[in-house]
Amino acid sequence: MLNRAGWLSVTLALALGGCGQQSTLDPHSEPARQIATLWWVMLVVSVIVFAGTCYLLVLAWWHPERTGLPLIGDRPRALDATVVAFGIAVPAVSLIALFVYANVSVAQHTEPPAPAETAMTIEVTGSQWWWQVRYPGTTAITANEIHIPVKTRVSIVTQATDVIHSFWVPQLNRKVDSLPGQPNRVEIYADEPGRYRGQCAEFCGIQHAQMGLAVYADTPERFRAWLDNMARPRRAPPTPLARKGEQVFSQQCASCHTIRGTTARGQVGPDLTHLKSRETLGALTIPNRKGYLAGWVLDPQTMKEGTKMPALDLTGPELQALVEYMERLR
Ligand code: HEC
Ligand SMILES: [Cu+2]
Repeated sequence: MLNRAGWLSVTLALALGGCGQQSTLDPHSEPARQIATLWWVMLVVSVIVFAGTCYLLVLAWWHPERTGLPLIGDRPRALDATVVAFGIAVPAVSLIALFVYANVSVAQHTEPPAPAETAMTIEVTGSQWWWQVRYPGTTAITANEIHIPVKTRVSIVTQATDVIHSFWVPQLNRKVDSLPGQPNRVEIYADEPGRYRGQCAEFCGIQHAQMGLAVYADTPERFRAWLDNMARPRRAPPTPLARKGEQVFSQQCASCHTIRGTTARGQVGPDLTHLKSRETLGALTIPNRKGYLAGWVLDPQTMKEGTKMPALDLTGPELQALVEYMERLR
């Protein structure tokens, strides 16, 4: 049995589960606000309908011979009228009204933007189970962590390489499918600097739940500096151990990963040129710290079962050199 502290933490977890980073009810853009408002309107209407249904049900148990409704009364045939009113008229009117309201209030604000309408475009490609992020017009490529300038309309153009994924950052806008060979657009905008968590929203295999992403809304200056750094090739490894690490990398890892400025040009996994500029590894699965990085390289399957990166047979010194090298990819 749970003790008092146990119950308290369960209650807190339930209470806080809906809040925080990834909630549609904490919108940070106009489209997300429209969606949140629509959700509240739907909730209120549903609560009224649900309460009315419960009332009629209880009434039918207690007084099967009476409708108990003021307008319809207890005349003969009153039950037929009740069925017509609450079985046909009320549902038809409320559903049509909600349908019209939903289309008028939300659809126009969540439409895909025309390319010229937004200040910049970012290409986001989903693969099992991570996101590649490109900034057209620059050489910047990164993974899972998308930086945007704050208070700027940004077009996301999303596709997939394998199965259907879905790009979703609930605080910034609706979901949009990421399909193989069929680019889809959605606008994102953040009214405040911050980190907005997103998630693949289309079941796509064993690690679907660990296919997270994050949008960082930076001040324009910070964003510029970040993008300039991302566009550069890697800095040359500064120590002998790191140089050894680069060699190991080009032998063991280059078939799948790119590090711009080196011979590693693989396209299977994330671009690692500025690996240490990310906060997380494995699509937000683990923090990007030395110990986790070493653990990931040694045995990614333990950290993210089924991930498309195999465990490679590395010796202790090779791993050490690799980690020394990768820790400097800033
Ligand atoms: C067969 C292809 C393949 C090989 C070989 C491979 N990787 Fe990976 N790697 C991947 C894939 C795919 C991912 C994305 C995994 C995910 O998030 O599900 C990945 C992810 C990573 C990440 C996390 C990156 C991030 O931003 O989340 C690191 C670090 C990494 N690999 C390092 C290495 C190193 C070092 C080697 C060589 C020892 C290596 N990889 C060999 C396919 C490969
Ligand atoms: Cu997915």
